[in-house]
Amino acid sequence: MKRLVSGIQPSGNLTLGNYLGAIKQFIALQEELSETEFFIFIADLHAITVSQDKTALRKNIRSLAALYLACGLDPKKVHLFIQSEVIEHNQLGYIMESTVYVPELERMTQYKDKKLKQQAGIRSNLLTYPALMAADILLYDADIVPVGEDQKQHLELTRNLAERFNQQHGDTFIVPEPFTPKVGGKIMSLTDPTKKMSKSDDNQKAVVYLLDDLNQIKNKIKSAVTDSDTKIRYNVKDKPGISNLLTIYSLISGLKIPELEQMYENSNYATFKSDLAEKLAEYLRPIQERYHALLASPELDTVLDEGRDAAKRVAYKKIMKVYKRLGLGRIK
Ligand code: ATP
Ligand code: LTN
Repeated sequence: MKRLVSGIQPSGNLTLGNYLGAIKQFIALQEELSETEFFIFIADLHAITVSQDKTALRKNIRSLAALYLACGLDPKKVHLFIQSEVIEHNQLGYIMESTVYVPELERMTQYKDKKLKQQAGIRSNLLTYPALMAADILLYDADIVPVGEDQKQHLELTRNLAERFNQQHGDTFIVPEPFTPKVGGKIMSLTDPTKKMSKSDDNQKAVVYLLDDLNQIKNKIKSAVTDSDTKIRYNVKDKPGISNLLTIYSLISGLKIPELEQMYENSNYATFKSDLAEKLAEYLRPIQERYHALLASPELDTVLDEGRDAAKRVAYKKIMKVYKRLGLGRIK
Protein backbone atom coordinates (compact mmCIF):
# COMPACT_ATOMS: atom_id res chain seq x y z
CA MET A 1 0.00 0.00 0.00
CA LYS A 2 1.27 3.44 -0.89
CA ARG A 3 1.68 6.08 1.79
CA LEU A 4 0.98 9.80 1.70
CA VAL A 5 2.45 12.17 4.28
CA SER A 6 1.88 15.86 4.80
CA GLY A 7 2.26 18.37 7.60
CA ILE A 8 0.46 21.59 8.36
CA GLN A 9 1.84 24.33 10.56
CA PRO A 10 -0.41 25.58 13.37
CA SER A 11 0.27 29.20 12.57
CA GLY A 12 -2.96 31.12 13.08
CA ASN A 13 -6.42 31.39 11.61
CA LEU A 14 -7.14 29.69 8.30
CA THR A 15 -8.59 31.73 5.46
CA LEU A 16 -10.96 31.01 2.61
CA GLY A 17 -7.80 31.08 0.43
CA ASN A 18 -6.22 28.28 2.49
CA TYR A 19 -9.44 26.31 2.23
CA LEU A 20 -10.10 26.65 -1.51
CA GLY A 21 -6.41 26.48 -2.46
CA ALA A 22 -5.29 23.64 -0.21
CA ILE A 23 -7.67 21.97 2.27
CA LYS A 24 -10.49 21.30 -0.20
CA GLN A 25 -8.09 19.54 -2.55
CA PHE A 26 -6.66 17.53 0.24
CA ILE A 27 -10.12 16.27 1.15
CA ALA A 28 -10.67 15.38 -2.52
CA LEU A 29 -7.40 13.38 -2.55
CA GLN A 30 -8.59 11.19 0.29
CA GLU A 31 -11.43 10.06 -2.00
CA GLU A 32 -9.33 9.75 -5.18
CA LEU A 33 -6.42 7.84 -3.63
CA SER A 34 -8.47 5.22 -1.85
CA GLU A 35 -5.62 2.66 -1.93
CA THR A 36 -3.23 5.00 -0.12
CA GLU A 37 -2.62 5.26 3.63
CA PHE A 38 -2.65 8.90 4.79
CA PHE A 39 -0.54 10.34 7.62
CA ILE A 40 -1.39 13.97 8.27
CA PHE A 41 0.14 15.81 11.18
CA ILE A 42 0.04 19.19 12.87
CA ALA A 43 3.65 20.38 12.58
CA ASP A 44 3.95 22.01 16.00
CA LEU A 45 7.70 21.40 16.30
CA HIS A 46 8.14 23.36 13.09
CA ALA A 47 6.22 26.27 14.60
CA ILE A 48 8.90 26.91 17.24
CA THR A 49 11.48 28.03 14.70
CA VAL A 50 10.07 31.45 15.59
CA SER A 51 8.83 32.71 18.95
CA GLN A 52 5.39 31.36 20.02
CA ASP A 53 3.07 32.17 22.88
CA LYS A 54 2.30 28.89 24.67
CA THR A 55 -1.41 29.55 25.18
CA ALA A 56 -1.87 30.58 21.57
CA LEU A 57 0.12 27.62 20.26
CA ARG A 58 -1.86 25.12 22.35
CA LYS A 59 -5.09 26.66 21.08
CA ASN A 60 -3.93 26.73 17.45
CA ILE A 61 -2.95 23.05 17.50
CA ARG A 62 -6.41 21.92 18.64
CA SER A 63 -8.14 24.42 16.45
CA LEU A 64 -6.30 23.27 13.34
CA ALA A 65 -7.02 19.60 14.06
CA ALA A 66 -10.73 20.35 14.62
CA LEU A 67 -10.95 22.51 11.54
CA TYR A 68 -9.44 19.86 9.29
CA LEU A 69 -11.93 17.30 10.55
CA ALA A 70 -14.77 19.82 10.25
CA CYS A 71 -13.79 20.47 6.64
CA GLY A 72 -14.10 16.77 5.86
CA LEU A 73 -10.84 14.99 6.65
CA ASP A 74 -12.04 11.48 7.48
CA PRO A 75 -10.33 9.89 10.50
CA LYS A 76 -11.27 6.46 9.17
CA LYS A 77 -9.07 7.09 6.16
CA VAL A 78 -6.45 9.38 7.65
CA HIS A 79 -4.16 9.10 10.66
CA LEU A 80 -4.30 12.63 12.08
CA PHE A 81 -1.74 13.35 14.80
CA ILE A 82 0.42 15.96 16.48
CA GLN A 83 4.08 15.85 15.45
CA SER A 84 5.56 16.48 18.94
CA GLU A 85 3.65 13.46 20.31
CA VAL A 86 5.64 11.10 18.11
CA ILE A 87 9.15 11.43 19.49
CA GLU A 88 10.63 9.54 16.53
CA HIS A 89 10.33 12.76 14.49
CA ASN A 90 12.95 14.37 16.73
CA GLN A 91 15.08 11.24 16.74
CA LEU A 92 15.23 10.96 12.97
CA GLY A 93 15.45 14.76 12.64
CA TYR A 94 18.75 14.62 14.51
CA ILE A 95 20.04 11.81 12.28
CA MET A 96 19.07 13.88 9.23
CA GLU A 97 21.10 16.77 10.66
CA SER A 98 24.09 14.46 10.48
CA THR A 99 23.21 13.57 6.88
CA VAL A 100 22.79 17.11 5.53
CA TYR A 101 25.59 19.67 5.11
CA VAL A 102 25.33 23.27 6.33
CA PRO A 103 25.65 24.88 2.86
CA GLU A 104 22.72 22.77 1.64
CA LEU A 105 20.59 24.22 4.42
CA GLU A 106 21.85 27.75 3.88
CA ARG A 107 20.80 27.53 0.25
CA MET A 108 17.10 27.05 1.08
CA THR A 109 15.01 29.99 -0.16
CA GLN A 110 12.61 29.84 2.78
CA TYR A 111 15.52 30.11 5.24
CA LYS A 112 17.00 33.04 3.35
CA ASP A 113 13.64 34.85 3.37
CA LYS A 114 12.68 34.08 6.94
CA LYS A 115 16.02 34.90 8.51
CA LEU A 116 15.70 38.50 7.30
CA LYS A 117 12.53 38.87 9.36
CA GLN A 118 14.08 37.65 12.65
CA GLN A 119 15.21 40.80 14.39
CA ALA A 120 15.49 39.08 17.78
CA GLY A 121 18.05 36.61 16.39
CA ILE A 122 17.97 33.57 14.15
CA ARG A 123 17.31 30.32 16.00
CA SER A 124 19.43 27.40 14.86
CA ASN A 125 16.33 25.32 14.10
CA LEU A 126 15.25 27.86 11.49
CA LEU A 127 18.30 26.63 9.59
CA THR A 128 17.90 22.92 10.41
CA TYR A 129 14.13 22.91 9.74
CA PRO A 130 14.48 20.94 6.46
CA ALA A 131 16.28 18.11 8.31
CA LEU A 132 13.23 17.71 10.55
CA MET A 133 10.94 17.95 7.54
CA ALA A 134 12.95 15.20 5.80
CA ALA A 135 12.52 13.07 8.93
CA ASP A 136 8.75 13.72 8.93
CA ILE A 137 8.57 12.21 5.47
CA LEU A 138 11.17 9.42 5.60
CA LEU A 139 9.90 7.98 8.88
CA TYR A 140 6.77 6.76 7.11
CA ASP A 141 8.28 5.53 3.84
CA ALA A 142 6.07 8.07 2.10
CA ASP A 143 5.65 7.67 -1.65
CA ILE A 144 3.54 10.81 -2.07
CA VAL A 145 4.05 14.17 -0.41
CA PRO A 146 1.58 16.86 -1.49
CA VAL A 147 3.09 20.28 -0.90
CA GLY A 148 2.69 23.75 -2.32
CA GLU A 149 5.28 25.43 -4.56
CA ASP A 150 7.11 26.99 -1.60
CA GLN A 151 7.92 23.56 -0.14
CA LYS A 152 9.21 21.88 -3.31
CA GLN A 153 12.82 22.79 -2.55
CA HIS A 154 12.58 21.10 0.85
CA LEU A 155 11.13 18.01 -0.77
CA GLU A 156 13.97 17.90 -3.30
CA LEU A 157 16.46 18.06 -0.41
CA THR A 158 14.58 15.23 1.32
CA ARG A 159 15.02 13.08 -1.79
CA ASN A 160 18.76 13.82 -1.85
CA LEU A 161 19.13 12.96 1.83
CA ALA A 162 17.24 9.69 1.43
CA GLU A 163 19.47 8.69 -1.49
CA ARG A 164 22.63 9.73 0.36
CA PHE A 165 21.70 7.76 3.47
CA ASN A 166 20.75 4.70 1.41
CA GLN A 167 24.08 4.86 -0.42
CA GLN A 168 26.17 5.24 2.73
CA HIS A 169 24.33 2.82 5.00
CA GLY A 170 22.33 0.49 2.78
CA ASP A 171 18.73 0.70 1.58
CA THR A 172 16.69 2.21 4.41
CA PHE A 173 14.37 4.87 3.04
CA ILE A 174 11.87 5.14 0.21
CA VAL A 175 12.73 8.15 -1.96
CA PRO A 176 9.50 10.19 -2.03
CA GLU A 177 7.99 11.48 -5.25
CA PRO A 178 7.06 15.13 -5.57
CA PHE A 179 3.32 15.46 -5.97
CA THR A 180 1.51 18.55 -7.13
CA PRO A 181 -2.20 18.39 -6.47
CA LYS A 182 -4.47 19.76 -9.19
CA VAL A 183 -4.26 23.52 -8.96
CA GLY A 184 -7.15 25.12 -7.15
CA GLY A 185 -8.20 28.69 -7.38
CA LYS A 186 -5.83 31.35 -6.22
CA ILE A 187 -8.05 33.51 -4.06
CA MET A 188 -7.27 37.21 -3.98
CA SER A 189 -7.65 39.89 -1.30
CA LEU A 190 -11.14 41.41 -1.08
CA THR A 191 -9.75 44.92 -0.74
CA ASP A 192 -6.93 44.63 -3.29
CA PRO A 193 -7.78 41.87 -5.78
CA THR A 194 -4.34 42.07 -7.39
CA LYS A 195 -2.71 40.50 -4.33
CA LYS A 196 -3.23 37.12 -2.69
CA MET A 197 -5.66 36.66 0.20
CA SER A 198 -3.24 35.99 3.03
CA LYS A 199 -3.82 35.15 6.69
CA SER A 200 -1.18 37.65 7.76
CA ASP A 201 -2.87 40.61 6.01
CA ASP A 202 -3.23 43.57 8.40
CA ASN A 203 -6.55 44.58 6.88
CA GLN A 204 -9.30 42.35 8.33
CA LYS A 205 -11.71 43.34 5.53
CA ALA A 206 -9.37 41.84 2.94
CA VAL A 207 -9.65 38.33 4.31
CA VAL A 208 -12.44 35.85 4.98
CA TYR A 209 -11.40 33.66 7.90
CA LEU A 210 -13.14 30.29 8.02
CA LEU A 211 -14.16 30.93 11.61
CA ASP A 212 -15.36 34.51 11.14
CA ASP A 213 -18.88 35.31 12.28
CA LEU A 214 -21.20 34.55 9.33
CA ASN A 215 -22.68 38.06 9.25
CA GLN A 216 -19.20 39.49 9.18
CA ILE A 217 -18.39 37.19 6.22
CA LYS A 218 -21.47 38.42 4.35
CA ASN A 219 -20.47 42.04 4.95
CA LYS A 220 -16.93 41.40 3.78
CA ILE A 221 -18.20 39.93 0.51
CA LYS A 222 -20.74 42.72 0.01
CA SER A 223 -18.09 45.38 0.50
CA ALA A 224 -15.44 43.63 -1.65
CA VAL A 225 -13.69 45.99 -4.06
CA THR A 226 -14.98 45.75 -7.65
CA ASP A 227 -14.59 47.98 -10.72
CA SER A 228 -16.95 50.75 -11.83
CA ASP A 229 -18.31 48.78 -14.81
CA THR A 230 -21.53 46.83 -14.12
CA LYS A 231 -21.05 43.65 -16.17
CA ILE A 232 -20.46 40.35 -14.38
CA ARG A 233 -17.67 39.02 -16.59
CA TYR A 234 -14.53 37.03 -15.84
CA ASN A 235 -11.48 39.05 -16.88
CA VAL A 236 -8.61 38.94 -14.41
CA LYS A 237 -6.70 41.76 -16.06
CA ASP A 238 -9.47 44.35 -16.40
CA LYS A 239 -11.89 43.16 -13.73
CA PRO A 240 -9.83 41.46 -11.00
CA GLY A 241 -12.36 42.07 -8.22
CA ILE A 242 -15.40 40.55 -9.90
CA SER A 243 -13.23 37.74 -11.35
CA ASN A 244 -12.09 36.82 -7.84
CA LEU A 245 -15.69 36.71 -6.62
CA LEU A 246 -16.65 34.57 -9.63
CA THR A 247 -13.84 32.14 -8.76
CA ILE A 248 -15.07 31.87 -5.17
CA TYR A 249 -18.67 31.43 -6.31
CA SER A 250 -17.66 28.75 -8.79
CA LEU A 251 -15.56 26.77 -6.30
CA ILE A 252 -18.22 26.69 -3.60
CA SER A 253 -21.17 26.01 -5.92
CA GLY A 254 -19.60 23.63 -8.45
CA LEU A 255 -20.99 25.84 -11.24
CA LYS A 256 -18.61 26.76 -14.05
CA ILE A 257 -17.68 30.43 -14.48
CA PRO A 258 -19.43 30.76 -17.91
CA GLU A 259 -22.57 29.33 -16.31
CA LEU A 260 -22.42 31.99 -13.63
CA GLU A 261 -21.80 34.72 -16.20
CA GLN A 262 -24.91 33.59 -18.00
CA MET A 263 -26.98 33.39 -14.82
CA TYR A 264 -26.07 36.98 -13.94
CA GLU A 265 -26.16 38.33 -17.51
CA ASN A 266 -28.89 40.87 -16.76
CA SER A 267 -28.09 41.34 -13.11
CA ASN A 268 -25.90 43.82 -11.22
CA TYR A 269 -22.98 43.72 -8.79
CA ALA A 270 -25.13 44.29 -5.70
CA THR A 271 -27.38 41.29 -6.45
CA PHE A 272 -24.44 39.10 -7.41
CA LYS A 273 -22.49 39.97 -4.25
CA SER A 274 -25.54 39.53 -2.07
CA ASP A 275 -26.20 36.05 -3.57
CA LEU A 276 -22.57 35.04 -3.13
CA ALA A 277 -22.56 36.36 0.46
CA GLU A 278 -25.57 34.15 1.30
CA LYS A 279 -24.15 31.10 -0.50
CA LEU A 280 -20.78 31.42 1.18
CA ALA A 281 -22.32 31.83 4.62
CA GLU A 282 -24.47 28.72 4.03
CA TYR A 283 -21.41 26.83 2.77
CA LEU A 284 -19.36 27.68 5.85
CA ARG A 285 -22.17 27.28 8.39
CA PRO A 286 -21.97 23.44 8.70
CA ILE A 287 -18.17 23.58 8.79
CA GLN A 288 -18.30 26.04 11.67
CA GLU A 289 -20.96 23.98 13.46
CA ARG A 290 -18.91 20.80 13.15
CA TYR A 291 -15.83 22.70 14.28
CA HIS A 292 -17.45 23.97 17.48
CA ALA A 293 -19.01 20.57 18.21
CA LEU A 294 -15.64 18.84 17.76
CA LEU A 295 -13.82 21.26 20.03
CA ALA A 296 -16.34 20.55 22.76
CA SER A 297 -16.39 16.75 22.33
CA PRO A 298 -13.98 14.01 23.40
CA GLU A 299 -13.92 12.79 19.78
CA LEU A 300 -11.09 15.15 18.86
CA ASP A 301 -8.80 13.61 21.46
CA THR A 302 -9.79 10.09 20.45
CA VAL A 303 -8.88 10.84 16.82
CA LEU A 304 -5.57 12.41 17.84
CA ASP A 305 -4.75 9.50 20.20
CA GLU A 306 -5.48 6.91 17.53
CA GLY A 307 -3.52 8.90 14.96
CA ARG A 308 -0.53 9.14 17.30
CA ASP A 309 -0.59 5.40 18.05
CA ALA A 310 -0.81 4.44 14.38
CA ALA A 311 2.02 6.82 13.52
CA LYS A 312 4.17 5.52 16.37
CA ARG A 313 3.81 1.90 15.24
CA VAL A 314 5.37 2.76 11.89
CA ALA A 315 7.85 5.35 13.15
CA TYR A 316 9.31 3.24 15.96
CA LYS A 317 10.21 0.38 13.59
CA LYS A 318 11.87 2.79 11.22
CA ILE A 319 13.96 4.55 13.82
CA MET A 320 15.17 1.20 15.21
CA LYS A 321 16.25 0.20 11.72
CA VAL A 322 18.12 3.50 11.31
CA TYR A 323 19.89 3.20 14.68
CA LYS A 324 20.94 -0.31 13.73
CA ARG A 325 22.30 0.85 10.38
CA LEU A 326 24.36 3.51 12.16
CA GLY A 327 25.61 1.33 15.01
CA LEU A 328 23.92 3.44 17.68
CA GLY A 329 23.09 2.02 21.11
CA ARG A 330 22.99 -1.76 21.54
CA ILE A 331 20.71 -2.77 18.70
CA LYS A 332 22.07 -5.64 16.62
P1 ATP B 1 0.86 33.71 5.30
O1 ATP B 1 -0.04 34.90 5.27
O2 ATP B 1 1.40 33.38 6.68
O3 ATP B 1 1.87 33.69 4.21
P2 ATP B 1 -0.98 32.09 3.82
O4 ATP B 1 -2.40 32.42 4.16
O5 ATP B 1 -0.43 32.67 2.58
O6 ATP B 1 -0.07 32.43 5.04
P3 ATP B 1 0.27 29.45 3.89
O7 ATP B 1 0.31 28.97 5.30
O8 ATP B 1 1.51 29.97 3.27
O9 ATP B 1 -0.93 30.53 3.75
O10 ATP B 1 -0.30 28.33 2.94
C1 ATP B 1 -1.03 27.22 3.35
C2 ATP B 1 -1.65 26.60 2.11
O11 ATP B 1 -2.73 27.43 1.63
C3 ATP B 1 -0.69 26.47 0.92
O12 ATP B 1 -0.93 25.23 0.27
C4 ATP B 1 -1.06 27.63 0.01
O13 ATP B 1 -0.79 27.33 -1.34
C5 ATP B 1 -2.56 27.77 0.25
N1 ATP B 1 -3.01 29.16 0.07
C6 ATP B 1 -2.70 30.21 0.87
N2 ATP B 1 -3.29 31.35 0.45
C7 ATP B 1 -4.00 31.02 -0.65
C8 ATP B 1 -4.84 31.77 -1.56
N3 ATP B 1 -5.06 33.07 -1.40
N4 ATP B 1 -5.41 31.12 -2.60
C9 ATP B 1 -5.20 29.79 -2.77
N5 ATP B 1 -4.42 29.03 -1.96
C10 ATP B 1 -3.82 29.62 -0.91
N1 LTN C 1 7.09 22.83 5.96
C1 LTN C 1 5.69 22.68 5.65
C2 LTN C 1 4.98 21.86 6.69
C3 LTN C 1 5.59 20.52 6.81
C4 LTN C 1 5.46 19.43 5.90
C5 LTN C 1 6.22 18.37 6.46
C6 LTN C 1 4.80 19.27 4.69
C7 LTN C 1 6.37 20.10 7.84
N2 LTN C 1 6.76 18.82 7.63
C8 LTN C 1 6.32 17.14 5.81
C9 LTN C 1 4.90 18.02 4.05
C10 LTN C 1 5.66 16.98 4.60
C11 LTN C 1 5.05 24.07 5.55
O1 LTN C 1 5.57 25.01 6.10
N3 LTN C 1 3.92 24.17 4.87
